[in-house]
Amino acid sequence: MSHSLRFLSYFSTNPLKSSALSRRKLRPAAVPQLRSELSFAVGTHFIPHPEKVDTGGEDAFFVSSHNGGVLGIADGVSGWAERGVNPALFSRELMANTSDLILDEEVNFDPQMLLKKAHAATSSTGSATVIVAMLEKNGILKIVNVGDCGLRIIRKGQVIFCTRPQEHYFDCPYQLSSEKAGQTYHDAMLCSVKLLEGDTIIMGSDGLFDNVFDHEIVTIISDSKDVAESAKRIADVASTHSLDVNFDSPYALEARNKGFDVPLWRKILGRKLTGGKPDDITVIVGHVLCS
Ligand SMILES: [Mn+2]
Repeated sequence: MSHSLRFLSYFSTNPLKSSALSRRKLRPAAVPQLRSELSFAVGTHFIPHPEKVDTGGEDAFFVSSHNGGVLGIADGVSGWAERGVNPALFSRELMANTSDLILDEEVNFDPQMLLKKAHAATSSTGSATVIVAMLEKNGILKIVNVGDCGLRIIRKGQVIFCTRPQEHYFDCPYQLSSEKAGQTYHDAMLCSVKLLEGDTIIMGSDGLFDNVFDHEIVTIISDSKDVAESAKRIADVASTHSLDVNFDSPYALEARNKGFDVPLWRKILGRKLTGGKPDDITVIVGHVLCS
């Protein structure tokens, strides 16, 4: 209200000046152009599967400060180990290629094109789920997602956006692969969301979202002093839940929804399928800053 009153008084004090002068005074050039630019402050934390500590696990991720920020996570599909293939090779090479191609002219800050070119450039045998998010300085966040990595946007303590996992059937996500049978950039879920200063995004591999509920993430973020602390605390909670056989995790809930459960005789004894899911856990937290 005070703003519009000031605006009116500006005109009322200049009624006798020539219109040419008034126009000059009102031209945008007379007012400093404050075009704000948005970018991320980023914190990351990775905890490998307890049995994969020595090899560093099979998740891979990168953070780039290009434009407003580019974030990527790939989760190597562990089934390849049964065929004597190290599942980490494909996810790591895919993320290295994605990071290298961000400035590619043909990519032109389009995440789907980025994924297409990164996948084509990847020569390792294997497959991976993958998510990439690119922030333009105007606040537009572009997301490309294949499989069950995920992203949430938190605004004023509420989750206002979340990705949905893509899967063929329970525990078999869409994946980019070295084999023809896999998915391609055509199968990716694409979306763009306008971010505001103060928003927080959280990205993770399924090891995060299978073990931590959104309300827990919101609480940790609001209780943490910065993004580094948020990322570490969220990963620690995911790790604790993943090893807790009594925790009724998002993974256990989903399993029961899909018809998996304990045998009938145990159900009669009041038991149900519970527990977290041990896995590699990658957490990236991005807080939107204005400059
Ligand atoms: Mn995983």
